[in-house]
Amino acid sequence: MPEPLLITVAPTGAESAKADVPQLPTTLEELVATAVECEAAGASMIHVHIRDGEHQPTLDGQRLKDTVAALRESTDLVVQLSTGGSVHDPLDLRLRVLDAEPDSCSLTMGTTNFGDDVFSNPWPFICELYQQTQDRGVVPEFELFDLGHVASLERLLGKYGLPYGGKVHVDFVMGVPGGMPGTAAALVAGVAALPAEVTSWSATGIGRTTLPVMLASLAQGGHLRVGMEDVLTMAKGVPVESNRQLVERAVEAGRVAQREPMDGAGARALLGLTPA
Ligand code: KMH
Ligand code: ZN
Repeated sequence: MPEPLLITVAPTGAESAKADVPQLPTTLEELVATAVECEAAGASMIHVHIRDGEHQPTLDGQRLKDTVAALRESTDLVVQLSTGGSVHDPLDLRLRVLDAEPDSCSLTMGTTNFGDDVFSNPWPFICELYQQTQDRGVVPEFELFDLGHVASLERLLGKYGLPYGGKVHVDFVMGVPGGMPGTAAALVAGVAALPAEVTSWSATGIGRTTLPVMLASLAQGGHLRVGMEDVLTMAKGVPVESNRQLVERAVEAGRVAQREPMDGAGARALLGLTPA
């Protein structure tokens, strides 16, 4: 039997403006409503960036705690908070995301050019964040924007051992201007280079690379991340109306590959989390 498909939804991100994309979920109510409908459509994990009252990206501690609580109250999704934040967030605030006690957090394995900006992830920050996840019982998802990040992951695991829960889940974030391209060839190279400790991987392609990366991931037995953090059009000139649409498309593509969406219990087992 083909392995069930983990679908992670990344509904908001830190890059798009509400004024440009009014359908982007930026309030807590919109985020929870999105989470509920994406779970019903087949997602089992949510990668969360939050916004403030002016719809700007924030890492406010109380808002993060309220968000985790609200998502747990309304869904069985694995709640993954972004520790990447926006390119403007300082490293100390990014570490404090763990105070909100999510199930999981993103952990990017290196600095990368990010469009015209720099997404900063110096090695000492990576080590500090990783050790805090181990101490606090948070399961990291290792974000790989480049092939060099794969090598850094091997270095990290060699130095500090396995994550909390014992599983190693990574996500290839491809097609960022400055990172690896969103192509099947790049994904094949990345998967081939993964350290032996990796137990599962997913992939997402930014913008127009979303479909090639989705199809390449399914072809290689990987999992999927989709959402308006990563893409805002269904096709050239056709705006995404909701995150649910993107999850539905991932479910459809998965079914073509004979992969049924994983439920929350399956996702928790895959990631080494205790049952909800
Ligand atoms: N917003 C990007 C600068 C993450 O969530 O950990 C970083 C990002 C990765 O989205
Ligand atoms: Zn993110």
